Amino acid sequence: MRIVVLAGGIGGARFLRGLKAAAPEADITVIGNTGDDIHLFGLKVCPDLDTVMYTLGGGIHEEQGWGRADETFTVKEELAAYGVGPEWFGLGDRDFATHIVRTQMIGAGYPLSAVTEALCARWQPGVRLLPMSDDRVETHVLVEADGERKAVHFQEYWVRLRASVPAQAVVPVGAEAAKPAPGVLEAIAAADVIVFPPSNPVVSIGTILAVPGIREAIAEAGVPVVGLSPIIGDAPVRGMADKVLAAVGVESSAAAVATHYGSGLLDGWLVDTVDADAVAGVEAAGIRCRAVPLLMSDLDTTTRMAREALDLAEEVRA
Ligand code: FO1
Repeated sequence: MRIVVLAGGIGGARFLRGLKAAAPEADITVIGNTGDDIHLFGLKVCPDLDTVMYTLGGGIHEEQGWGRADETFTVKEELAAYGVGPEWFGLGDRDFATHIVRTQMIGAGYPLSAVTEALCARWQPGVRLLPMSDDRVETHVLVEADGERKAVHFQEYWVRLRASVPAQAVVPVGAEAAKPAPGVLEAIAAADVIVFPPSNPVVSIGTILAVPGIREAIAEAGVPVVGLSPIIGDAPVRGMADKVLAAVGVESSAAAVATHYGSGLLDGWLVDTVDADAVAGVEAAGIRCRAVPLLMSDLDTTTRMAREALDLAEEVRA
């Protein structure tokens, strides 16, 4: 079975561990969000691609869900000693190696997709990890902060500001001119099922869908598209998805996210058991819906919810 998953950061990566366990023979292609990418110290950092690669490759810092395990921060301290910032983004020594290799390869003319393939040769994530695009896309957030209205890079909004101020707009800068990376449209066309994991619907999955051609390819794939709600009981499980959902006028509820994606895209939607009362509304919107436990507290629960998603896809296909 060929499965295509649109993944953002921590939630998507954790879900993928369960999906691999639920469907060990499946051929899984991950289309990774690159709108979170940031250029720091002359290096290109790809948080969502690295989170998938490290999580599935066994190098992730488990509690954080990002960065490497057993990290040290000597380079970061030395940069600070030179007064070279920003200090609010925690890049560890091991992680720096990934960004140095990536930046070096890009400088030598390799596209991000080839670089990602090269990095994954070491980590063996057990899925094919494709960036959504080889073109530069960087999400910026319009905020009213420090007494002025300004656009800040998504990472500054997310990490320095901790999403403490409302996002007035979320703009994936460059998306409109970006092309799907090599293999992305082919993977979608060849898929037997397409999955939207519990990633951030705006800055992760929304950004991937903003690359011209991807949303259309999914809508026209003619195979079941099934999503899992990142919102449980009107609150995001992790991260601050509600802050960016508000920016696009979507209320922070499992049902609202489903209708935000729309029945033109989604065939099935899983909500958590605490949101069982949302099932009827989602079904009324033309999207098959089931309430199952969605809290990814361990590999077992994640594997079960991945299995539920695949079962729902078969129910939809029938
Ligand atoms: N998230 C934080 O909350 N604080 C950090 O200092 C931080 C550093 C960091 C470094 C590399 C990397 O790949 C991710 C990092 N993240 C950090 C997480 C990152 O902001 C998020 O994983 C995604 O951008 C959102 O999914």
